Amino acid sequence: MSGRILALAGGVGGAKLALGLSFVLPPEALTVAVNTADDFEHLGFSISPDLDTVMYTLAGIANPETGWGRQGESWTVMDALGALGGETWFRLGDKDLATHIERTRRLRAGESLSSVMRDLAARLGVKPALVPMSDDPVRTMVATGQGELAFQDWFVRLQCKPAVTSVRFAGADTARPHPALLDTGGLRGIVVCPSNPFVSVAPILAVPGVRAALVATRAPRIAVTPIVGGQAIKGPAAKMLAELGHDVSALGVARHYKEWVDGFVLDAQDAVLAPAITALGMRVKVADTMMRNDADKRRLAAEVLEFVDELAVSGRHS
Ligand code: FO1
Repeated sequence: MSGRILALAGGVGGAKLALGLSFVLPPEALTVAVNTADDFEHLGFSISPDLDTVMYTLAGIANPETGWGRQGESWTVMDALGALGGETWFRLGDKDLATHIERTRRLRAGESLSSVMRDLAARLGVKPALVPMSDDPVRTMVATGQGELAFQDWFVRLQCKPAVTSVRFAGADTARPHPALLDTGGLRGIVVCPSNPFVSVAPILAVPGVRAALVATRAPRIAVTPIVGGQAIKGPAAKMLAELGHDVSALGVARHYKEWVDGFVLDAQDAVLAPAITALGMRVKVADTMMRNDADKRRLAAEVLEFVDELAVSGRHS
């Protein structure tokens, strides 16, 4: 099958499947569109956590323990900053700081985020297209029992502890989407990576025009579950499902996507949920979705592509 795959990704889980897809597709056949609503300004720098996570992962230089930041990192600046009484709750390693310094300099000089990231990614050896969902600032704001919090305040500083009552994406109304998100006509397929549906995938869909383009395309749209056995593989997705009143399961995620996603990749541990997801009008593929190593990433990516092509041939609906 020819054509391009458009993958929608957030941070660590999204980056893993994006890497798998990069193993099985030629670089020109893969575009990874990344959430930028986790971005923030911190210590005077423009930080783009999800873009950097995907960039470092595709470059093979991500920190394998955390999933974010760079491998072989040192913390000299953070340690010195802490000794001066500075803010260290958001850990910026020395090598990672170089990315923030250079991105911030170029953004201040007037360059767009997509242009900066295209160049940084190329310099680190990333071959597939890596694009921000928008060049305009969009910021996730989390409403909690402790009031409304900026995303990284909630996620990192407060370790996702305050219960979430709602989420909004400040700036989304006027943000312009990256053209790759609108150019869905000739796609081979769209893959929603196993990222948080509420704070990684939802912001991408909130950029004007994106949801409509994803709804209108004839290309098969596949989502890979971020929930296995009722738990998030990483991060607060399960906690958010519960707090926002959804079923804490892959079925809860499938219900959330059912308006526009054609196929759902369900983990083998949750195979019992397959009939309920099929009843939503989606096709289901049961697979081992845990990506413990590169072989797992490659295998899952190949299965996802097989599913995309199956849906293209047999029709998208069950
Ligand atoms: N996540 C943490 O839990 N603690 C950190 O100190 C932290 C620092 C950090 C620095 C750079 C970067 O690109 C990401 C970083 N992250 C950190 C991860 C990140 O904030 C979240 O994983 C994402 O925003 C959620 O996808």
